[in-house]
Amino acid sequence: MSIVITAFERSPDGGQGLARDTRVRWALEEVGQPYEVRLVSFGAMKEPAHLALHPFGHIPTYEEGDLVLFETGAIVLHLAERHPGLFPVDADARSRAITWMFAAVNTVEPPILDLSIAKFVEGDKAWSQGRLPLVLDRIRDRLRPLAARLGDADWLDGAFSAGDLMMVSVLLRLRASGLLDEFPTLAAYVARGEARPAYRRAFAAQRAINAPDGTARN
Ligand code: GTB
Repeated sequence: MSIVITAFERSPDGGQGLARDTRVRWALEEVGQPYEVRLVSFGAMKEPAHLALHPFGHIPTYEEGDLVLFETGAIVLHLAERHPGLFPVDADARSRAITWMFAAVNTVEPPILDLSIAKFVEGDKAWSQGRLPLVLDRIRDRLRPLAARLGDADWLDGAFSAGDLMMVSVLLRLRASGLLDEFPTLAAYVARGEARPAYRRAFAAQRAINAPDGTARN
């Protein structure tokens, strides 16, 4: 069954791989499933054809025959359940990997998104600068225990899993803020994720669309 995902026609990040299609591409590469990409403009995302796939008018979506999914956590979970490569065989270890997926999107990602909103949406408001230290501290409050739990391990719970894929994908967005540098073990964790051949293929595929002249970093 062929797999089709959607992605930005041109990502606002210019090919840094920060848009959420990258984590789905990465998961597809980890489990060795070929896929096609349908590029959509910001306008088309709000049209009925796309809204039928994604009620909130976002990317990415995932189509596999009659199955249509949205939400990157759900898409990565689907791929991890259907194909070997992203979940441990042991049932308890698998539940722990799912726990880390939820932790990534439900506990770690929200304050990181708040930083993007503070910078790019509210940046021109008079009160924006004053609020920034609080926003940054709320991220540190998540990174500190995460770094403590990771310790000097390579991955969060044994072998690399969908939990790491989601966590690294969420943390990647912090690079420009400099916050990752305050937590060297987390910076190294993210670098390990980015060094995986599957991530590199996913990154290159999105970059070919978003920075065809090769101007993006990495
Ligand atoms: N919770 C959903 C998921 O995980 O799938 C969130 C999906 C989502 O927010 N998608 C964004 C979108 O479609 C793209 S990824 N936005 C269109 C809109 O709001 O109209 C978010 C994103 C966008 C741009 C950058 N960037 O340029 O750095 C990074 C991340």
